[in-house]
Amino acid sequence: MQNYYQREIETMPYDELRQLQNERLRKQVQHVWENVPYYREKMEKKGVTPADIQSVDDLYKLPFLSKADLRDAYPHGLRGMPLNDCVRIHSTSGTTGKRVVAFYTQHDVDLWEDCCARAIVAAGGTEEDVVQVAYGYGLFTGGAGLHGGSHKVGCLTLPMSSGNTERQLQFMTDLGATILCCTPSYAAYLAESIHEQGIRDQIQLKAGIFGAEAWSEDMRHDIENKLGIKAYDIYGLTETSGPGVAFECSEQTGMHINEDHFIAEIIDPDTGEVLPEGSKGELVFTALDKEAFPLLRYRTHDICVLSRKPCSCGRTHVKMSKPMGRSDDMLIIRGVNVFPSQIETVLMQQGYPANYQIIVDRVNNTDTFEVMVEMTPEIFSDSLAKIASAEKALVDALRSMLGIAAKVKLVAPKSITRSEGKAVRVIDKRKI
Ligand code: DLL
Repeated sequence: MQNYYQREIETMPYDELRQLQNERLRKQVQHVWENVPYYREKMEKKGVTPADIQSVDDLYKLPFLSKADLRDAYPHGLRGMPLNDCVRIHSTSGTTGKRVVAFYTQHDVDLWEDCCARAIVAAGGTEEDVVQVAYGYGLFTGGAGLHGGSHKVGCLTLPMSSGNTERQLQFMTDLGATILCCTPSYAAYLAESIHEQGIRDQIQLKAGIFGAEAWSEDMRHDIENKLGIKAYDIYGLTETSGPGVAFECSEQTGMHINEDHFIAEIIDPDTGEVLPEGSKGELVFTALDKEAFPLLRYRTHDICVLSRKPCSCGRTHVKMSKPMGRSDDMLIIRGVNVFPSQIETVLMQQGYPANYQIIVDRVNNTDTFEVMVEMTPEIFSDSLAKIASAEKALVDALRSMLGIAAKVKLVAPKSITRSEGKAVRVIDKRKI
């Protein structure tokens, strides 16, 4: 079995890594130029040819690719390989407009699964482990990605997909799952169910690999305590293959980006200007060796910070912070920028579970802003006066975090629909 802690690559000195990236970048730009007319046209419009891109330092000369481009080019316009050479597609959930369809050759699937295998190894996975994959299977990349990675590491893989919580718990206990892979909101739901059924002593989990949506440090600690595990973050997007673009190591202070396959840049989301290391801005990815869907300078809309501080795990690949929200799902309420993650932080700090929904509307030209929060069973059983005072404390804490007032509605435990995949946190009626 190959060792998926790919030491020679994951701990490569910076200069060597840059060398590798430069070589791969030149090849990739040539590949796109020759095989993706849509992007070639964008390059031509900017007056750039492959000869202009000799190294990572020249990256800024290339045009950005955006979600709008992907929709324009739907479904085949960005495909870089003949259909005969493609073996798979995946797709985003596409709640508005056209979905994004990403193509994969066998080579693409292999390198994606390698990335996921690295994530599993970084979370302590070995061939001794039993990996329960409770991300959705199908067009969503979560199930297939972690499934492939788990196979590569040689773990026993439980391909559960999401949902059917009773069956999840039965297999988790009967087959002794040691690593759980799912969205953090589903992990929280599973933890809640395990607690209610009093079966914590029957589970053997040691780690969780949770991603696909934003989750706070407080939520991490809550899940870790409830399940008695270490909870690792994993990041990725359909456009860049899926999960595994970046993953956490034992230090749990950001996610190492697989830099032999992806170049990350941080840009100012308004001007497109590349920002220096340590700045907060929008993450942009260039995939270095993807064949069938070879994105150059793809704008993710995820806001985060990159850091090259040495990591105690020995990996040298740059680390990205947890995304601090998406530039496109940031809410502007009464002129103030509000990220759902800020609200989650306040709730967790005040001892509430991460079961909440934000409802924004516009009445008489003024934005209304309501946060529906589930009470814990303890608060629920308190007197009405105590519930009212808990509500007021939350209103105050939210105002001091966000700078604007929200109406808080405390609701009974379990009254907000649980998510088995990505949680729906925001209902913005202004857009309906
Ligand atoms: O969510 C891929 C994935 C599956 C990642 C399983 C991790 C685990 P999409 O459905 O295309 O792909 O959504 C991508 O989800 O741009 C982020 O906004 C968000 N996202 C993904 N991982 C994280 C994370 C998958 N760890 C979009 N933290 C991205 C916060 C995340 N947001």
